[in-house]
Amino acid sequence: MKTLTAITVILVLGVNCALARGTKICFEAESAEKIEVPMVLVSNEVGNVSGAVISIPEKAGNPPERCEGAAVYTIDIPKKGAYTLWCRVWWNGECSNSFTARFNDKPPILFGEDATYKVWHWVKYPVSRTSAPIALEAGKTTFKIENREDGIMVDQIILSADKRFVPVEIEKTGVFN
Ligand SMILES: [Ca+2]
Ligand SMILES: [Ca+2]
Repeated sequence: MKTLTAITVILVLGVNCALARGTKICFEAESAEKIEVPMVLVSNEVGNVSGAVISIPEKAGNPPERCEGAAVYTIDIPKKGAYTLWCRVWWNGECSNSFTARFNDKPPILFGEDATYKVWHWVKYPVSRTSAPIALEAGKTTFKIENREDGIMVDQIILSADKRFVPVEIEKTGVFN
């Protein structure tokens, strides 16, 4: 019986090793390969930001009147895993505190809607640990930030397979395992 338990433990550990456990990918929002108006790159944003930011300026328009305005990224996911999406954002107010996030052909994610305004802060999805994280395969993933509300800015983006990780202020960019 003990032998059987030991074998089971080895098998479980073996399976888990193939998955991302502590992988983190951090990149700049302004590194998008495509930025579509009214989303714009702002390189002269003053204050506590890393390099430049992307922005949908206040009154630029949002759905349903204006549906365009996206930033598109290709992310190389090093390991298959369950990821949390973190974004370092600036919200102007309650009508300016969200965007739509999209991975490949998965259903769109409503990102944000928290009540921290006019200060740079990190927001995550899923909000709760009990919600399903984002299941991503290893390899190239298309990620999009789409216009949902104007009056928003995004500085940095992190995908983390480590559920305990919490970003603080500006984070170092790169891929960490
Ligand atoms: Ca809102
Ligand atoms: Ca940035």
